[in-house]
Amino acid sequence: MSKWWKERIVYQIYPRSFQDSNGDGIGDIPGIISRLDELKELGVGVIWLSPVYKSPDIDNGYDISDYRDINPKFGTMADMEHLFAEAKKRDIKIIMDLVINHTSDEHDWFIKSCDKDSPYRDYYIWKPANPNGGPPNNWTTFFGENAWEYDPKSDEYYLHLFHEAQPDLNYRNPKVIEEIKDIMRFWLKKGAAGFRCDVINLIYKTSFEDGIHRTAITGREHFVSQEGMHKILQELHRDVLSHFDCFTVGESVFVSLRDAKMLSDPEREELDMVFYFDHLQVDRMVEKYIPKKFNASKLLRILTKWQQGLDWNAVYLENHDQPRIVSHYGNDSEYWERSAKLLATLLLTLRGTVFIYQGQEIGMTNFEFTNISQIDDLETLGVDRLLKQFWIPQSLRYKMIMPCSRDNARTPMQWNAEPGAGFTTGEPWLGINKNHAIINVEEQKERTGSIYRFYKSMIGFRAISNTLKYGEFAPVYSDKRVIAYTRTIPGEEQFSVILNFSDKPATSPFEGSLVGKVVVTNVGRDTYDGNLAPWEAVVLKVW
Ligand code: TEU
Ligand code: CA
Repeated sequence: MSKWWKERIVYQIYPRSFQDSNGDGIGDIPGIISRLDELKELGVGVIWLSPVYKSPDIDNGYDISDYRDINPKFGTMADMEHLFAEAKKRDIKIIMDLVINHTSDEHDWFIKSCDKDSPYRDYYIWKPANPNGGPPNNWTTFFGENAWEYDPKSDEYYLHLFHEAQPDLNYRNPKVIEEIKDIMRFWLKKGAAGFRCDVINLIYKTSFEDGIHRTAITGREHFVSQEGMHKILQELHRDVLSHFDCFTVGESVFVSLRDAKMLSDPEREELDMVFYFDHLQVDRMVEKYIPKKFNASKLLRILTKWQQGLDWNAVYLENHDQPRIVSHYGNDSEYWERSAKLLATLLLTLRGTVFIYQGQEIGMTNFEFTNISQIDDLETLGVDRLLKQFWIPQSLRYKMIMPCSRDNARTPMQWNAEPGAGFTTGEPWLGINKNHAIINVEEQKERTGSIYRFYKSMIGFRAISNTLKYGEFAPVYSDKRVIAYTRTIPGEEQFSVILNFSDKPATSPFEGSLVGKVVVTNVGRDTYDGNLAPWEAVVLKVW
């Protein structure tokens, strides 16, 4: 069934790095408003706004201390209302980041909850020490430490799957669920068109037994994609979401296809789509800090599994937690421009709602961090500490963590070649990539053949093509470097997409659905004969 949220392009804004309006070095809401025309011009139909709520910013806003207030760094509630109104004028919808697995430890609920006799005690997960002493169980956090924090005052521990300043809410308490419903209604009534739901498949903890020991996130079998979570999501849908014209995308970690299917099955009425991570881990071991060789066949296998396995996908290659895709699966030096266009071709020819992360449309690259002091990301700092405990020398540590640091995606947006990159007139909160002198929006908007222009034209092509939006996906060919797939509306139209993920020339078979008229090219070719240049992307109209 067609829906507006299946057809619009979603653009993720990481507010602190998007546009500063007052020279304090931090992006803000008035800054976003000043760039709305720019987003409209690119073809954006929905903005996903990373958290702008009141927060002590231990995890850059993913630790919320008041869900109904705005972080003063970003502006005021009046600014936020102005943003909704200005976006609406341009027919751009906004989805909010719903971070409800945990709050900040400065949230009023948590402060009250530290009192053992408070009615708020049960809003969080408090447990006495293990009978043998120490924390209640062996679970570990996403940032590498034990997941329990001791509170001497009440002589109990509270659970935090992320930082200790992010205590987990207790979803066995119906009052917590009612609070969340109220918060959702508050934002939907203000004009939000839905939510991106942070680590939503972790909210329900089935038991508190020790987990099977792992190098990371021990205990996960007790809290990933539990039956209790499905029930809660159905309740939120029934009582809140179904009353508004909105959509939800749930970030789901360690999610299996089966669980993702349940989460996004329209019949079950939980979420509309989910973010999963498999397709971004082709060149990573289970622990993302250990690299392995990229293999295009494996990428196509994973894409096929999810494209065919789910009714509707959330399609993305970047977000604020991932390295820049051109530095990850592309080539950010010699073939920077061409490989960024190949990745744009991939993104915009898959079936699902397309998400673009700020800066991706100009091929922003990873930052060359040379020292841990340049890093703000909690996760990177945590992993560095952990690796140090294993006596791993600094040079090797940096080699492991820097290419994956979440800060690669968090450096300020590169608007122009000026010293502050058009992002700020002040001192930016996080280093600006030196390459903004070359890689920036202003330069690429003006230049025919730029990555920005390529994104814009692919977005335009997709907007008028039912086949790209809704056509079936089928794999056609792959080897270590090349993948090819088709998008088809039976009896109507078929496209095939052929991509060479390598610095070397390559070939694809030249028969069947791999023969057709060239409709998209990143090398300026008129006809296709089975030979691909390095990092070439071509879309053929087969019939
Ligand atoms: O991310 C969840 C999560 O698993 C990341 O912490 C993880 O580091 C990432 O997938 C890369 O491996 C969400 C938010 O997107 C993230 O920014 C928050 O830090 C986290 O939840 C806690 O709210
Ligand atoms: Ca500012």
